[in-house]
Amino acid sequence: MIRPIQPFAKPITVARPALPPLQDFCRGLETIWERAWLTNDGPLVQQFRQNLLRYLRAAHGSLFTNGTLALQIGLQALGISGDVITTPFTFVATSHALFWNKLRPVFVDIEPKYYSIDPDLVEAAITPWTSAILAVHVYGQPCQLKALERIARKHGLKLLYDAAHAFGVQVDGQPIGSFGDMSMFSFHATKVFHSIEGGMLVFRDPALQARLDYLKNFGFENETEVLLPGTNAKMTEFQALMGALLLDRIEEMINARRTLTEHYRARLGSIPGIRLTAPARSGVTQNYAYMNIEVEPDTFGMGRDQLYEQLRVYNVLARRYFYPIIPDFPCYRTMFAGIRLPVARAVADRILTLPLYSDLCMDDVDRICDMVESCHHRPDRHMPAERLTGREVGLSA
Ligand code: T4K
Repeated sequence: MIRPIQPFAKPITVARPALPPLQDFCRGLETIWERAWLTNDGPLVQQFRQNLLRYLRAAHGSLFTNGTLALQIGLQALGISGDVITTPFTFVATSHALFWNKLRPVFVDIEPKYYSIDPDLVEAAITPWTSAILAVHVYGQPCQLKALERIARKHGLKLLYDAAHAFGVQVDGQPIGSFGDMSMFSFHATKVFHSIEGGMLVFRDPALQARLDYLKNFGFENETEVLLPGTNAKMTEFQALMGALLLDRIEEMINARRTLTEHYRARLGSIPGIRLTAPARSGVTQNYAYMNIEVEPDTFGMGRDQLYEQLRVYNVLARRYFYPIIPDFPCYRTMFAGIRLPVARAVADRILTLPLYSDLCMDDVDRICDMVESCHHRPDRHMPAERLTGREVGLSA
């Protein structure tokens, strides 16, 4: 007999920004007020950049107002043209960044274990028009780095990583940003680490530093000289303040995520029809960015969308990251009509991202797991989602 589970009184969202003690932020604000220097490469941004380079063990890096603009400008600075081989299974910003540079995304399918781009398919998709590979360490799980590096070298292609999810990840002791020609980290409020909004590029070629810095500041060299047709993508002092305070707590935040993730996995791993992402490859130091499950409808007893709806009734706002796949969005659909990406589509139809953030309570994780478990045990679980009401899960009518 399954005991009735009470919905949460307040929504439990998929992500929730980590916040430093308010008095620390206020103290930083006082400094900003005194200086009256708010943006345009201010002292906090400069200090934040140095601290990040040290943490990421990167020689070169540039800060931006968000990850999307960082990626757009990075592609531009590298002089990429023509076709770029990329993944269909990511947040839509990855391919939007290509379109803003008038580049054509060539979507190839992913591998089903860690959901990143399949290197064999990458190599098969190369044509004389291909100039780069834009791969994504989706959910913070590293791509197949060696295979992609080999392919990029062999064919003379630039290799960029959208590492939006991978801040703090390491592979065999090497920081994730040290692979490829360039990596982009997102510091959006919902990420493992954030600066409210924000983004960073780390890169191999030191010559890119000046180019990136011009491009994000209108191309200004001085008051009267503009060297490049740049844009405005500068990080502000307020963003840097938030980021600097959180960088001091990064280990603590990742550790909290690890504990919560391990508990989720221990609880959910034994539920029939719930598939957990494979344990990380050996040598990978994870950041526990997302807590995903795949729902096998026949064994679990209901499909992913039905579970998603049921959790909403319980006030758990899980998300379908990343559904639909990019070429199925209305803005891309006609361009990519008929494209076959069976693995990405199958994963996108089954995946569900559960709430995970560093100050999520363990009791809440238990309760979410109870909710998932109860959906499996329901005698009426084959009912379509719309027929399951709040009353049935214990909500007052
Ligand atoms: N590449 C990849 C692979 C990415 O995943 C992303 C961003 C990018 C590139 C682009 O980087 P940025 O330009 O964003 O730096 C969220 C984030 O907005 C987005 O940054 C992230 N990926 C994506 C995976 O997730 P949404 O549309 O799901 O956000 P939203 O507003 O629905 O927020 C999710 C939940 O978080 C909400 O239910 C409530 C909670 N939340 C959100 C915010 C903003 C809070 O509790 N507080 C907050 O301040 O995209």
